[in-house]
Amino acid sequence: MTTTDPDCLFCKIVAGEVPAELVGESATAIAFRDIAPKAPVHALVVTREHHPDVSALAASDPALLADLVSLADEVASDLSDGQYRMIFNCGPKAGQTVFHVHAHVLSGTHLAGF
Ligand code: D5M
Repeated sequence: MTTTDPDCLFCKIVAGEVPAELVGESATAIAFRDIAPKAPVHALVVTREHHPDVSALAASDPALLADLVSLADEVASDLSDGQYRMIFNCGPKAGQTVFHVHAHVLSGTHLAGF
């Protein structure tokens, strides 16, 4: 899928139509601060293309998923010490509320194990 979804919040952030605090970008992905941070560093890393979730992205374009992870790594190094937790919520029952693939990158503190 190479389209954007005009009703998608993260497509609008990618297009610059909705403001966000950008913390990194690559040719294929952008990173911005989560509006409701759950850690001292909490960034969202999203593909520029619209893909509904990580499962769909992994199936359709695994190289793009690798690009997304690479940008997450870069952001965690730029904003913190390079150690981070990455979370992909996949599906509403897992807590996904925005249906455009995004990695939560949490860092900047000692995160409790689970
Ligand atoms: O994560 C969706 C995340 O998106 C959630 O942590 C809030 C965040 N969010 C929602 N709107 C914005 C804007 N406008 N800027 C930055 N962050 C935002 P999910 O895994 O789908 O629950």
